[in-house]
Amino acid sequence: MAADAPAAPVVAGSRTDAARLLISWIVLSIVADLLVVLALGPHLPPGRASVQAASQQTDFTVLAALATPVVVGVLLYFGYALAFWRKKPGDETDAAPLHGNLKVQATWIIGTAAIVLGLAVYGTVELIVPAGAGGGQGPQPIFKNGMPAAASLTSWTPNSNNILQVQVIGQQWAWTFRYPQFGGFETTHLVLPVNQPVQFNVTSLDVIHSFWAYTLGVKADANPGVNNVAYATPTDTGYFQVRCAELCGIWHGSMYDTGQVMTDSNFMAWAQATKTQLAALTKILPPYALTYDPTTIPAGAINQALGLTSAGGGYYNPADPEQP
Ligand SMILES: [Cu+2]
Repeated sequence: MAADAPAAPVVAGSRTDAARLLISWIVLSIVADLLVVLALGPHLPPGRASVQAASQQTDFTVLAALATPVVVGVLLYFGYALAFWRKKPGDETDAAPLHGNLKVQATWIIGTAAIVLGLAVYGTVELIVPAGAGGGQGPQPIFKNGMPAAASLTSWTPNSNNILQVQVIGQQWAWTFRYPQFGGFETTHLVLPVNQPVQFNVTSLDVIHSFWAYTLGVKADANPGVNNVAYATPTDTGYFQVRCAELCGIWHGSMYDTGQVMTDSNFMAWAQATKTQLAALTKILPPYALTYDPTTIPAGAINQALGLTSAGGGYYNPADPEQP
């Protein structure tokens, strides 16, 4: 500004403004981030009912804590400009001319690039480290960090070096679950032991479904003819919801189920009791396999299960409304 210019009021974008904005931004960001981490974070989905869910909640908290100062900065600048740089009533003069500001532009570009690239690295690590982050990894999972091997398909005991296998079968419109290490029974109840790693083998008998045990942090596509592996280690006993997350037909919305996480001993008791209870039905199921072709189910199996014989009333035909 020329030395002989008349004394002007505070010009928009002066050092005082910058200092005020910077200090307010730092203070507000710290307060907002404390609220995000301490107050909001523990309530962010999907909760902490499994190792995978807890990891996801931590990731969401990190994302929110990094985004908050950016949002605070934008809103603060917007509010400050409205409050202090607006035209005063009766002021007919031109506004101050706009100039580029290399420092501000460089800070913005470097700052946002650092956040985005840093999060790309963080996100990649977080997808890999918690055994594939609870998403399906296809038939041959690469990221199994910390998960025991699938050592035996015919037996399982808690705390062994053998992961519990639970097969998830999507079908229009229900979920069923097979436990190969307990004789291969099939049930509509998803029961899991607490603090034990679980390998879900997810498949479908018809169309594409998506197995979504939301609070366990597991979401894996159920594709016909494909085995999709996802891992979870539940850490809380209690109930959890299972839903289908892929529009799969008219009753898609009714594909929900309530799962339960139990203590090891209760789980073992449940599994043994269910194995015994369902033994007669298990015998007529197709042998346990990673995928099934529903068109090859033996014709006699359904009739046998329903107590029908060809002599006593004909074969069960689902298209015939006269039959049970
Ligand atoms: Cu479905």
